[in-house]
Parts: sequence; structure tokens; C-alpha cells
Amino acid sequence: MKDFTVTTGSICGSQKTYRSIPSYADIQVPFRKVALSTSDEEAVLLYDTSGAYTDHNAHISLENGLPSIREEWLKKRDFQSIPAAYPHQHSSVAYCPASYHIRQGKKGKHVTQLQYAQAGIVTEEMAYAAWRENLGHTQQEDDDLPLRGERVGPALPRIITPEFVREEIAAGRAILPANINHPELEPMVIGRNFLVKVNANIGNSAVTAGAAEEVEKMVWATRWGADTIMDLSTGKHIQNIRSWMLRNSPVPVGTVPIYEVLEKVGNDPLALNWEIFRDTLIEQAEQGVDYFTIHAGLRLKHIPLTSQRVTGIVSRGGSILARWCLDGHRENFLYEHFEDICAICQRYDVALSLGDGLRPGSIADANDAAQFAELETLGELTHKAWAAGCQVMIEGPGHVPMNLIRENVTKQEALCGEAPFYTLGPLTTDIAPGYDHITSGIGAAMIGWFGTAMLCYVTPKEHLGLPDRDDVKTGVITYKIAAHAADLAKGHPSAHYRDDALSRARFSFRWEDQFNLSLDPDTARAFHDETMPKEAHKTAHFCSMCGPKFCSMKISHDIREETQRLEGLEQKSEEFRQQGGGLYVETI
Ligand code: IRN
Ligand code: FE2
Repeated sequence: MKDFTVTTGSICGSQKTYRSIPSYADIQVPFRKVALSTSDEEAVLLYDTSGAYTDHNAHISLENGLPSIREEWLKKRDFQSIPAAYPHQHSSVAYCPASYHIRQGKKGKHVTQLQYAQAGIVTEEMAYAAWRENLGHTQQEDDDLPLRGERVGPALPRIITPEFVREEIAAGRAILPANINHPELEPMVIGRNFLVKVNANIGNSAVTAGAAEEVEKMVWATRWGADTIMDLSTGKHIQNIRSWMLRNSPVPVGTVPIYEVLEKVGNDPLALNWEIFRDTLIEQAEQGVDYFTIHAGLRLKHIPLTSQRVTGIVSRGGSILARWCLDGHRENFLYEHFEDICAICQRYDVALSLGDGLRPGSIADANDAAQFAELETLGELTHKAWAAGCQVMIEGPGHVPMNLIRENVTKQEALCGEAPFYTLGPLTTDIAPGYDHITSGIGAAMIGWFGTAMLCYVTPKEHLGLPDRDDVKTGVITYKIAAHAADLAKGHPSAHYRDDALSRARFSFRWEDQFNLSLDPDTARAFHDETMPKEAHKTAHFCSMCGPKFCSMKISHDIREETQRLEGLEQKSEEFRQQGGGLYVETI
């Protein structure tokens, strides 16, 4: 593909590092290291989702795909390997040449991370995912670490160990999405007792773009911290765009297969059928898709419950399936074929993301009968997925005012056996189109604090248009804020470490350190430079917000100095008194 390049190079002020981990010689876990300008403090390690693109000397050939870091692990598990036989596309979008072998899980053998976990086996993926979560401290320091904030669920350990990841997956409380055909993946874990994760939706629509732009958006989104991406492409070249995306994605890739199925049947919802759906699942699973949104919880009997809603059915997948159900007054075929769906997902270890086809699309419709009726069915399906050995998470709303958010989490936990919750925002008000990253960031922070494991980002273009590259960045950064605020509040052992480092940099006027430790160093630096662009300003003990005379931090330093001076005086006179001298000998 001509001129097909993506953003590469280190993120400003940080350097990619890889750390080997205890007991696993062949595992190298990526971090971003921010070196500080003071010798009093150690460099700060940050969680890194950006893949090899941010390596110091990144030479990425998109045509060859990323290195297959899971290759050896998968080989050891003896998956049957068969040559790739992916259909060649005739299209204006260049065919993705990256070759790979399609592996198939054998019948009666462990394939999914859930099956390994329940058999008591810690996989390499689990170890990798565990050590990514340990930031800012070594095992030796562990005992001295204070735990802060409110706990969620069972007590969080101070160190996230591979065994803890295994236990959480075995209990169904966490998932590790990792298709056996996505060997390029850098494993990560999604669950209420881990760092809150962020998903970025990308993908073209029938009216825009091709593979190049979408792959660049994927690289861009993970650069800023997206933990997973979903390819929601609906245009002509879906399969091919997905190949480019998968072969070059360091993070799990999710899809909503019903979109491609609809495309295949000429965009007529009434022409949908199980056979085409099944074939599409298999094709996507073979390509390496790591999780599927499946709207199997929307049942025929739920549809009348939406008739009085202000905004009806706002889920794309949900509305398509409701249309199909109503047409023949028939049950959702995804509900009826759920066991067959699980059987396919189990063979490749595709995680299920049970779709919320009846999520509320407005403040007025939040927490209504239709939404909770569907959630009850999602609970039933969660248990079926587990019985089939599949990893599963549950999708949630939508639009919910702040006072109704907690009920969503409590109900989801109770009905779905603590399977990870994955929510879209929720938006806490409907009055700010153009700013819905913020209306929803508020809800996302709250719901994350209450125990939601992954947040699906919302960009400023929500309800208005397809996000461009800048919108993707704004959406991701907004959701990293929400996720991190939630991590602090729920007491993830690694969360406060970055805040503390940044706060100290701020208080000692180490401006460069402050920029480099921030979520978006470029913007922080650019804002500072607007009024204080000179090099000398990077150590100035004030900024243009308050000026040199009114800087509270500067005044605090003065107060400290003064206090220390007074304490010094006090000590001097105390010494003087002790020696029995002076004019101030107290007498009764
Ligand atoms: C996440 C939580 N609830 C919904 N989502 C995401 O919305 C889901 O993961 C997928 O990216 C998109 C599906 O939208 P529809 O088809 O339900 O509108
Ligand atoms: Fe909406």
C-alpha cells in the first residue's frame, strides 16, 4: 500500500524498556520509563500499551506485521498448526500480505485461558499480564507500601502475581482476551481487581476511509493508552482492513460480527440467518479477533418494554436484531444458538463480550425495565459461557444520571456472577453534544470506581460523526483520566505512584518532569510554552497562571523556609535555656 506509514518513535520524555520477570526467562514485559531531572528520585515506570511502535529504533514493516511474541508459548501448548488459507480480496484496498499460521484448538484439550486457569495452570500470558500491573515498586519494597482508598471485591494484593491473575480468571472475575491466532498480542487482563482498562472504537463506515487510516488510528490510540481496540468497520473491505489491523495490533482486537453479517446479506436485517453468522464468526476467529460483541441477551419478549422509551433501541446491533425478531415474531437466533457460538469461541479462545442491545440511549431511559430484563438474560448466558469454557464479560450502558450509576454495577455483579463489566461511558447528561467525552468521562470514572473493569471510550464526535485522529486521542486521554481516577479510588496498589511523582515534580518546579509524567506531555508543554517559552522558564519557580508574586507553591516554599528558620530559632533558645543562661529563666 503506497504511503502507508504510522506514527512511530518514543513518546515525549519517556523511553521504552523491557523487564524480565521472576521465573519466566523468556518473557519481556514492556514499560515506559520516565527519567527525572533530579538525582533524588528514581525513574518512573509507566504501563505501556503502545507496542513496538514506540521502541527507540522502531522499524515496523506493516506488511510483515508485528513480531509474534506468543509464538513459542503457543507452540509449547501443541496447538495444531495449519497453513493460512485466507481468501484473496479483489479490492482497491491492498491485500494484507502478513502471513501466519492458523492454529486450531484440539477437542477435549485446554484452549482458553479460563480452562488453563481452572486446571490450575498459570500460562505465560497470565504472568505477562500480572507483571505489567506492578508499577513503582519491587517485591522487596512491597511490605512497606501503604494501601490507600476503598477496596473493591476481595482484598487486592499488594503485588499482582501470576497466581492472582490465574485465580481471578478461574473465578470468572477476570478475562485475558488472547485468540490463539493473534500471536502478536501483548497480553493484558480485564477484571475488577486490576487496573481499569480503556477500549477505543475505530473503524470506517460506508462513507469514509480505508485500511491505512484505520491502522494509523489503532497505532495512535494505543500510543495514548488504549488497552484494547474494537474494529467497527462496516464498509466494503472489512475483512482486509481487519487483517491489517490484527497483524499490526499489540492489543486485543474486538469486533461486532453482526455488522459484517449484515453487510454480507445486502444490509437487509430480515435476511440475516444463523448459517452466515456462524461462518462469519469462524472467519473472524481464524483471523485472530480476540473478543466478540454478541447481542444474544436481547430477546423477543423484551422488545415491547422499549415502546415507551424516549430514544428506543440505540444499540446498532440491538436494533438490527430487534428488527429481525419482530419480523417473524421469532426469538433472537443468537440467543437460540448461544451454545454453538460458545463452541466456536472456545476453540480459538475468543472472549465473549455480551452486548447490551437494550442499553438506555438517554437520561430518561436509564435503568428501565427493558435494560434490566436484558441484563438478567446476560446473567443466564454468562453461566452458559463459563460452562463451555469461554471467557466472558458483560457490556453496560449508555446514558445514566449519576444517582443511578451504582445500581448498574450492583445488579450486574449479582446477576452475572462478578464477570467483568465493560461499559460505554455512561453519559451523565444529554445536553452537551460536542463534549460527550466529558459528559461520559464523569460517568466512566464513577462506574470504574464502583468496580467496572473496562471503559469503552466516547469521543467528542459522539452522536455527531466519525472521530478523526485528534478525536481518538482526546477520547483516549479522557478515558485514561477516568480509569486512573477510579484506580486511585479503589486502591490499586500501583495507582498513586505516578500521582505522587508528578505532585513532587510540580511542587519543586521541575517543569520538564511534570510534562513528561503527564498523560499528554505534548499538550502540557505546549500550554506552558504559550506564555513562558524560554528554556530558563523550565526551572522558574512560578508559571503565568498566577505570576511570580502570587504562586501558592512558591509561597508554600517561603512558608516552609520561614517555619524552618523559626524552628531553628526556637531550638537555639531552647538550647540556651537548657544551659541555664539568658534573661528568660522562668520563675514562679
Ligand atoms: C460497550 C459497552 N456497551 C456497548 N459497548 C460498545 O459499543 C461495544 O463494545 C461495541 O464497541 C459497541 C457496540 O455498539 P452497538 O452495536 O451495541 O451499538
Ligand atoms: Fe448515545
